[in-house]
Amino acid sequence: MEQTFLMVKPDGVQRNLIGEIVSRFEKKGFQLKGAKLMSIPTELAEEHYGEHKERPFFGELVDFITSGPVFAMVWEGENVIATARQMMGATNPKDAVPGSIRGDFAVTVGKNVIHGSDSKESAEREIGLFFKEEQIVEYKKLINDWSN
Ligand code: RTP
Ligand code: MG
Repeated sequence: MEQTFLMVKPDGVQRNLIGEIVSRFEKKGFQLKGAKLMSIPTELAEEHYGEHKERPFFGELVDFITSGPVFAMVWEGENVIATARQMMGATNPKDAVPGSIRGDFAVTVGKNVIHGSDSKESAEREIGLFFKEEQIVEYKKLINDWSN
């Protein structure tokens, strides 16, 4: 089953949006497999956002993501990678439709509340960067088999 890496960014944690964001993915029907509140060391931030190393905003991006705790999560479900990206909305909140997380809760591209893996390869890489195998929990949903 497909898994993705999602993370409430420091702005989302400070603005008390963890519960709201977790709730949206729970209600959608995805399964939470791992989660932790953590501060990101600079080296991990640079590795996580390595694809943007040459971009002019890289320094700001690393400074921001290390500026306070984040809430890192692994979610599982059918097409969860692409669906989570849709639920997050466009990178720049000015283009994110209402109803999406960034559309509802963000204004500027630098503080857009949530990160989500953009492909199967990124998801595997990012889950591996942030979670040890034993921090991902295998369990069966005992009630509520209706969404999948
Ligand atoms: P993320 O990786 O954080 O989930 O965001 P994303 O895939 O939607 O967007 P991506 O292109 O990967 O960019 C990563 C983050 O860099 C910041 N950014 N700033 N100033 C700028 O023009 C600019 N462009 C991107 C955003 O915070 C974006 O989420
Ligand atoms: Mg990205």
